[in-house]
Amino acid sequence: MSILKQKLEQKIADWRPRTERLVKEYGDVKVGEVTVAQAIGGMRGVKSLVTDISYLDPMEGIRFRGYTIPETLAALPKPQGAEMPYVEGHIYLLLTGEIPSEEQIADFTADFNKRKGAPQYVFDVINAMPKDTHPMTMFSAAVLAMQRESIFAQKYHDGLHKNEYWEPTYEDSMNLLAKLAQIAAYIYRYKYKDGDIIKPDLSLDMGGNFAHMMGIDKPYDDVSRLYFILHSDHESGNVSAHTGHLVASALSDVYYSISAMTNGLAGPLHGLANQEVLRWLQGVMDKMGNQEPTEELMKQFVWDTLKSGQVIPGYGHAVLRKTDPRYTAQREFCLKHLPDDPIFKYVDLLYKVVPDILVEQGKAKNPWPNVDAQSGVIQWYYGVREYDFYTVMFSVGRAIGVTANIIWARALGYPIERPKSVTTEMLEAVAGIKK
Ligand code: CMX
Repeated sequence: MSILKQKLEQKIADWRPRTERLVKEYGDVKVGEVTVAQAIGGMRGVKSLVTDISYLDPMEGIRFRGYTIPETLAALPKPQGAEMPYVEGHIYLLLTGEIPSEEQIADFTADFNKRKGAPQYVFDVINAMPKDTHPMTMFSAAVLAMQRESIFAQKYHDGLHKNEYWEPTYEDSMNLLAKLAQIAAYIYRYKYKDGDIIKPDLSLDMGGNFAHMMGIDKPYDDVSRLYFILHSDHESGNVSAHTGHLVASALSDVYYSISAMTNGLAGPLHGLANQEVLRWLQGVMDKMGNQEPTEELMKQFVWDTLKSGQVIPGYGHAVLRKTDPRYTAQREFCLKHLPDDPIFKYVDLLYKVVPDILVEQGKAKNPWPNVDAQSGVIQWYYGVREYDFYTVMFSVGRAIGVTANIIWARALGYPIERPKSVTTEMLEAVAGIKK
């Protein structure tokens, strides 16, 4: 058994009594209450999920297992000569709450590498789809196609004690995570590079191997490491994480759950916003011809978009009330590696003009940029200009956090999810509205 799995087993055994005690002795203690606006308004702010993998503070942003983004990037070990840490180390951190040593990373990577190599039928499924199929559809279908590999589904069918659910879920999760970068890169090369597929290099770490399979030179390996880590987890209530959790709560295996997760991520109000930012910016640039973007012109374009009833992609957030630290981490990367890039200049100008305009418009609760405002420009700079593909990379990262959550939810015996609905008439009655 790998060091990671042994550690996880011990941590689960230690953690279970805490959850059991809370439910048994304190089950009736109130965590919050639900208003009419929350019931109608997408459950915003309702405290009804539990996760220890990450926590999102509205003002501070995400902490992975208690570490802010700068702390995470500084603390995790890095491959030799790399600026960004091993994604494998981040998987270890999210699962255990501990920063792995070099030895622990090496042990985990050896185990992880054995699980790489997606079966040929997955690529056959992708090849069978029309080339103009959206890459997110291809990715979701590829993950779903592998469901037949599920060890959890097989063991459950054979009869599995509830206390052991987490173990085959861990196996499925690692088997799936190990293959996602290859599937993503395959889709990219199949769709946009005439099917000129590059074979994986197992001597490389996950970020390095992804850059290799995409066919892009350094520092794209660091871009990939940063990208997968930043997108991994944002607590449990966002659409992709919640969908993954919800589907898994029915004891559907991780293949079903992660495929569902990607379908949620594919929405333009969620992960697809990163491609929307580039698409929208392209419109701005086309309208401006080759002119340098002026503040005035940019403001005009933002107002035009708002007045036509559309959202400004990459801005606003359901929880955050400050600039997203995932945006800041990517901006710092841009300032270091591509300060003179014309699109980065556009993105930076947007940062200058959009928040004030959103405040003036008075609708968005958070006028600040989110992760998606900045991620596309880096990809564009390094040659990944097919922005339809951006959310696939978001999915590879997000699967890391969602599988960690599913493993722990199984370990702690979280039940099938089933909130209660009410009718409009009932809400009117609660509100005291007389007919
Ligand atoms: N541009 C224009 N209007 C916006 C806006 C934006 N960027 N952000 C919010 N608003 C509007 C909302 O559409 C809503 O309008 P209505 O009252 O007409 O419905 C109003 O402001 C209030 O919304 P909110 O409470 O501030 O935001 P929500 O929690 O409902 O939604 C989000 C959050 C992210 C969907 C929204 O800010 C948005 O649509 N942003 C643009 C898309 C985007 O960048 N999504 C990616 C988020 C990060 C991720 O998940 O990847």
